[in-house]
Amino acid sequence: MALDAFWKNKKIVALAGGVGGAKFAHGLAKLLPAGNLTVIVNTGDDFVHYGLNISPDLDTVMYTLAGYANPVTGWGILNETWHMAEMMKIYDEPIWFNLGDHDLATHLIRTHGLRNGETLTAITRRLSSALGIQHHILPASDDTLATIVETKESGTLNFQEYFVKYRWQPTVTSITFKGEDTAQTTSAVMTALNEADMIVICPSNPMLSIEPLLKPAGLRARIESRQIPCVAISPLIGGKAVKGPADKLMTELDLPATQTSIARYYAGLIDGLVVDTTDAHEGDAVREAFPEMSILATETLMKNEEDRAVLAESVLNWTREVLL
Ligand code: FO1
Repeated sequence: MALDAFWKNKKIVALAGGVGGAKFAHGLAKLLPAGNLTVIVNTGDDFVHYGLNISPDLDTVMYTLAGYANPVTGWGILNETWHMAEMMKIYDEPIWFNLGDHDLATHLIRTHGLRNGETLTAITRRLSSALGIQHHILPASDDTLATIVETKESGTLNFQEYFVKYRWQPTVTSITFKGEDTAQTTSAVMTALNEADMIVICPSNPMLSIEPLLKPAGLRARIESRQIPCVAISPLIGGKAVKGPADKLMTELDLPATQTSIARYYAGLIDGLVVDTTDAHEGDAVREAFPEMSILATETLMKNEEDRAVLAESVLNWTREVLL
């Protein structure tokens, strides 16, 4: 199968957070001509650690598209070394968040740039072009927007404490987004959304990665106002997250970990939902609840780089056939 020639000169915007989102964005990047893909990335996971500004989702998308990512973890840099961390341990500093030596360069440059008044957008553009990436990677906002997780056992946690320090084991009672009332999106994001021929929500965690990404003023409304196809790839297969806490979190928030819940979460935003063949039978339930939503059942587990491009191709060709 090949990518329908229709897509060769079209602009695509992908919304992504986390490892799954980065993998699908990589599939799109491999298919599309230089410059035709813009990935709008969640910044709700960002935090300051050792006094450095860390943007894990931006870095994961950047490293993945550049071919630098650790294929086992999905985050961080391949063949990483940990000398800085070893010295931090000697100084009895916390090392629960693993910062590798190559990764450290990114955080140093980002922190230095922000301190000089450069925007996160500009810094990300500088870093990703230095890595040879020929598509656009944009933070959803240049303002502070932090995902805060309320938990039963460990109280209020910032995202990385919940996800990494406590390995997303605490029971979540609610999720809030610090800065959601003031965070603005950027002109680069708005331009990308205005020029898009299609929008794809990558298989990221809806509550933890996509919701914060949609928070900056006007971003969600712009997507809803565009008369172009918007499709989401579900992060669940057989009621389980491929990676991370999505299904556990949904259960804790009294949402059944089903494709219908995912459809409901994105209702009003998406015209199509992509589910794994394992969940094809759920298509009827989704159509029952959302008659206007189209469903594609296909292999959504991306086991290797080839799978990423195959899935991206299936999604784009299906969108051309069914939604355009
Ligand atoms: N995830 C972990 O599970 N453990 C880590 O030590 C860790 C370090 C880390 C460093 C840089 C970076 O960009 C990402 C890192 N991640 C780590 C992943 C990160 O917590 C998540 O990928 C996202 O924030 C959630 O999608």
